[in-house]
Amino acid sequence: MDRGAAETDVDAVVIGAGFSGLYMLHKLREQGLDVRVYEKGGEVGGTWYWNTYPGARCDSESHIYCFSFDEGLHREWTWSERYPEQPEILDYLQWVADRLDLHRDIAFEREVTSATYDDETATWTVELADGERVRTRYFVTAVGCLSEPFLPDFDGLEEFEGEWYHTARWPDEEVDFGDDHVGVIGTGSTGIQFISEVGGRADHLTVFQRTPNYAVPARNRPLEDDEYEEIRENYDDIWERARDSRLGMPFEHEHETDYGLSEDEIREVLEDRWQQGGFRFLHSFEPGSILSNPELNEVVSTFIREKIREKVDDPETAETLVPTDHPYGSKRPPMDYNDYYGTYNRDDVSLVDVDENPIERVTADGIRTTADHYDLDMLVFATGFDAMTGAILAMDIEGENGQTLEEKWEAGPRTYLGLMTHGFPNLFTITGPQSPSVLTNMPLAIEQHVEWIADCIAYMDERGYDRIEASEDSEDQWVQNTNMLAENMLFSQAKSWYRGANVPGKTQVFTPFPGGLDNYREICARVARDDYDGFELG
Ligand code: N01
Repeated sequence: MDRGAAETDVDAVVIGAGFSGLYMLHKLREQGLDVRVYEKGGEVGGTWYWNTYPGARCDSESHIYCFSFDEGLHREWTWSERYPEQPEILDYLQWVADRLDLHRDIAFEREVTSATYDDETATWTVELADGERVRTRYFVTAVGCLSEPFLPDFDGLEEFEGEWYHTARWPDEEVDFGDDHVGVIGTGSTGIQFISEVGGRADHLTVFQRTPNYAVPARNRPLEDDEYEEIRENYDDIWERARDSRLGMPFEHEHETDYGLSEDEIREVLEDRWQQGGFRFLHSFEPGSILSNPELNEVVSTFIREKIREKVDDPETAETLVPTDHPYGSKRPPMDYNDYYGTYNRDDVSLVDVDENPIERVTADGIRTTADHYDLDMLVFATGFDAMTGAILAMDIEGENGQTLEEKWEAGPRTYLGLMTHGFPNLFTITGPQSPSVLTNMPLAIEQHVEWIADCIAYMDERGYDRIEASEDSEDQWVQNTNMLAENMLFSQAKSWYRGANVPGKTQVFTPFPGGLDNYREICARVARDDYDGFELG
C-alpha cells in the first residue's frame, strides 16, 4: 500500500511545551519537518509553568538541569544558585524558546482530547477541546511524567468554606498565609519544600503526614562567578560524565560499594556526603548499590534517621518524622532546602500523624481525623500526581483496530524502550513508561529520547518508510526486563508513585527503567545501529 501520498496537515504533532516538547520541536524543525506543538498551559515551561507553589525548586543542580545540546546556550545563560528556583527555570525555558524561535509553532491553551490512528493512511488525527482536528504522520507525547495532579477523594471537600489549593495548580495571584491557620496534606518532595518555606509565614501550619520521608540537606547557596566560570570551562567533561552515569549526574564516588569497609568507615563516607548535600549523598557509593544492597541501605537509612532525631527537639515528634516503613531511595528521595526538620521545633507548626489516625473527611472549617478535628482556614494538597501514565492516558488515544491505550495499559503500561507501544504506530512517548526518566536527571534523559526519535524519523524518511511500530515480542521482553531489574532492587519495598501505589485503584507496576541511563543509552544506540531492531518498519 502506498501510504506515502497520504495528505496530512503537518508532519508531526507534539503535545507539551516543557523541556521535551521544546527540544523535539527544534530538532524536527531542523530536519525540515512541519511541526505543531499543542500546550495546555499559557506559556512554555511544562512542570515549571504549573508548579509555582512557594518553595518550588529543582532538586537537580542547576548547571546540569538544562539543555546540553547547544554550547551557545551554556555560554550565555548563568544560573544564580546551586539549585534553581522555579521562576528561574521558567525564565530559562522562555529564553531558550525565544532564542530558538520556537513560539511561532506552539499553540497555547490548547488541550488535546483525543488522538486516533488510521491504518489505511498511517496517520494520526489529533482532536482538541475546541473541536479542531489535525492530521499528522508522527504523534509525539512530551507531556512529562508528573503532570496530572492527584487529589485524594476526601469526603466533604466541597463543603470547605476556606481557600484550598493543589500545589501543582497554584494560583497566579499571591496567596496570603498571614492570619490563616493552614493545613497541608502530604510530605513528599513538594510538601517538604512547601512546609519549610511556609512554616513561620502562616499564623499556624498543621502538617498532615501519612508516611515520613528521608529528606537530605540540599545545601543550596549562590553560585559564585569564578565557580561558574570553571563550570563553563569544563562543560564538555561534565556532560560526558553525566551521560556515562547511572543517574545522569556527573558525581564521582570514592567507593563503588561498601565491600571491605567497616560500618564506621561507611558512616565517615556518608557524613562527608551529608555535608556536600543533595544527590551527591545518593552518590556516596554507586547509587545502584545503595538501591540494591539491603545491608548497605540499612546503614544509610539508619544514618539519616539519627540525623532527623538530632534535629527535632520533641522526641515524640521526632519519632513520627523518622521513616521506618521503606528503605532510603525506594521512594524518590526528597531534598531539604530550608531546615525542614527544624521547622517542627517552631510553636506555630504542628504535626499530625494520619497514618495512625487517618483523615475521615474535610468539614466546613477544617479536617476531621479518626481522633480529632482540626480548625483550618486554608487547605494545601501536596498530594502528588497520577505519575508516569496519568497525563498520557488523559488524552483518549486509539491505536490499531480501535484499541485504546487505556485498554492496552489496563494491567500496567507496556512499551518497548519507553519509546513506543505495540499497536500504536508512529506514536512516540518522550520519557515514556519503562524508560529511565524520573530515576535520572530529566533534561539528559529527555535529550536522549528526543535525539533518538529525531534520528529514527530521519532514517524512515531517507528510506521511504512511513510507519514504525514496536514489535510485540520486543515489547514483552522489555517489560519483563524492566520488571526483573526492579524486583532485584529495593523499590518493591515502598508504596511509591514509581509503582502507581499512590493512586487508589491504579495497577501497581514499577514503571521507570531502573537499569541506569548509561546502560539504557547504549541499548537504544545499539537498537538504532541495528536498523531499529525490535521495531517493525513499513
Ligand atoms: O508527591 P508525592 P510530590 N491522605 O506523591 C500524601 C517530583 N518533584 O508532589 O507517602 C494523606 O511524592 C502522600 O502520603 P504517602 C519528585 O520526583 C520534584 O511531593 O502516600 N496523605 C505523600 O506524603 C517527587 O517525588 C521536584 O503515605 C496523602 C504526599 O501526599 C514527585 O514530584 C520538586 C494522601 C504525596 O507525595 C512527586 O512529589 C517537587 C491521603 N489520602 C516534586 N494521598 C524537583 O526537584 C497522598 N498523600 C524537580
